[in-house]
Amino acid sequence: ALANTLEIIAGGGSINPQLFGSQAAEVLGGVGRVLVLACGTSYHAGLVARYWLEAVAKVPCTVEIASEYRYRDSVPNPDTLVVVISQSGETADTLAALKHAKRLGMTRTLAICNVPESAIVRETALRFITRAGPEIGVASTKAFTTQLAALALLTLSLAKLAGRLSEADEARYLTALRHLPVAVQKVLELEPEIERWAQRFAGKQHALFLGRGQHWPIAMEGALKLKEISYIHAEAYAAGELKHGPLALVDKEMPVIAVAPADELLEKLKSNLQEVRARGGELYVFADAGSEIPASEGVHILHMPEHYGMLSPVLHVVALQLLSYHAALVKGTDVDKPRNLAKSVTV
Ligand code: F1P
Repeated sequence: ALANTLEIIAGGGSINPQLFGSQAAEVLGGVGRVLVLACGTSYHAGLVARYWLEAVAKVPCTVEIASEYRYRDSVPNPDTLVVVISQSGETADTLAALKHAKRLGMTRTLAICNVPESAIVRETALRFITRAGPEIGVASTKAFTTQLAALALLTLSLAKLAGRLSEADEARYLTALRHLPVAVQKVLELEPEIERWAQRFAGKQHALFLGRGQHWPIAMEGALKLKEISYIHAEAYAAGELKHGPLALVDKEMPVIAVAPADELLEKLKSNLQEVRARGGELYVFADAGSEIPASEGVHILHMPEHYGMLSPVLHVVALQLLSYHAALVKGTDVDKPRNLAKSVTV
């Protein structure tokens, strides 16, 4: 799916904002801020992209849960680019939020969507069709990774239009993006080990996910996937929040899943992990290649095949998706059709 999405940059040697449509230069040029509106997994993609948009394109970004956005008196700003993210393109709340933003006068609009002829796509000035192929299950998985790829391309396009992307950085990001499907393939090879971890979730009712920085939303997505398909109650926290409440939940019955890439936040995260261990919590750590986090009793470590910088969330989420998948198989739930959920929430 990722290879399909990224085919659009396979041949070209540069980032071309026209990836988003013929009016891209008009709509994206001079954007002063970004407002992302989305639900569920698509909302988490927006939360990751906020880190990219602010760090690379230097554009302030707000990410709103679409089902709540229209109930606030938000202050409109005409230089805002409204980005709606939706796998199906039919999610009623996302569509309503988009229409609300347009009524407020925000006309620069972009849909990141998997379905070309969908209601949301028809409402926006620009669109990026992720071409992930049909999602077989209810829970979004490949939709999420392809949304992230699209959002990385958006970040680079905005940076380029604003003159904030050097040629060297552009070449570096393009290389990383093109190599992404291969990198994900290597994560899939970790499946046997992840499956072994999942066996240990058989009798579990609760789990805690921790992350920091751009991997905090990845922890959120990991928790959502586990809830959706295995019915294990899962919560995600920014690791620094542990001592502000959730630490009270940690005992030897609580599996704690940590997203621990080798970035500048790793040392802080490690001290959070010690706080968990000191309370007997069993740790499942998704570390990066080369990370020095020693395995010990109650501390399980899995190393991602390579450290992937800005795009590392794409690799880490695939590992978490596999964990949920295997936990669901162990629990005997229907991974494709979880109870009470619909693929597309149109009412
Ligand atoms: C949003 C969403 C999905 C979730 C489920 C229910 O859908 O929350 O993330 O997996 O299918 O709807 P969409 O707007 O991305 O189609």
